[in-house]
Amino acid sequence: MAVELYWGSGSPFAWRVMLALEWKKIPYVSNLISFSKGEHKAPAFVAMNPRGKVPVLKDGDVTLYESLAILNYLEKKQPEPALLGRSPAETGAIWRHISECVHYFAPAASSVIVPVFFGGVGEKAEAMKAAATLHNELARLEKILESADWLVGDKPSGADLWWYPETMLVERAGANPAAQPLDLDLGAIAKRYPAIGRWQKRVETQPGYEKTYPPHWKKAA
Ligand SMILES: N[C@@H](CCC(=O)N[C@@H](CS)C(=O)NCC(=O)O)C(=O)O
Repeated sequence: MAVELYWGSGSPFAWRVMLALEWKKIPYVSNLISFSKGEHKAPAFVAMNPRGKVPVLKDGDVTLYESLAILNYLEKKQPEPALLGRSPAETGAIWRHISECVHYFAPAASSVIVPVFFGGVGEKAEAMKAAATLHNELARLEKILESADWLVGDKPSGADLWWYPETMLVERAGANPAAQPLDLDLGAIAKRYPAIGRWQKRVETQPGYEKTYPPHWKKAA
């Protein structure tokens, strides 16, 4: 029985899991959930994830939610290519990057993304403070990527999987007209951070990029 993935367009959590499935070449049935129709709150979905959030992975008798848990599951199911490192040093470095993304970048990203996409841009001071954190983190990433193709080692890993969708989402929020009055300078990341721009393009040459790119972003382009 094929693995089934329930995902939503533009969700960085779901995007990571889809890319992991693609990079590992695990065949899967794709179930795109419509947020606007509230499909993630439908009883059948909540029976799989009581939090009503994507992604959810089904593999035979196993139903799993939480993207990090799913990544670990997929790593055990299909160890090659390894996305969570081969040596202790590599594994530690990958998890450090994931942890930094989750604990430092993502909360600041939310403080920008939520008001831009869902209203409340009146929270200007809050968003600008968050943007300063994002720029610090992007500058840190830029330094690493000035002398490396990938965040850890010489191959794409879970570290790239975690950071890439988040940088894309922040850039999209930064380019939104609602962000203009905030002067966040996040709408053209590649211009201000060229090494990050080159790395984003590199990620986009990996398997599954076209297939996993958020469909509603394509429509808006
Ligand atoms: N910690 C979860 C976060 C998942 C999450 O927040 N998904 C969002 C989309 S980005 C969602 O489904 N939100 C719908 C909702 O909360 O109503 C994970 O890592 O999978």
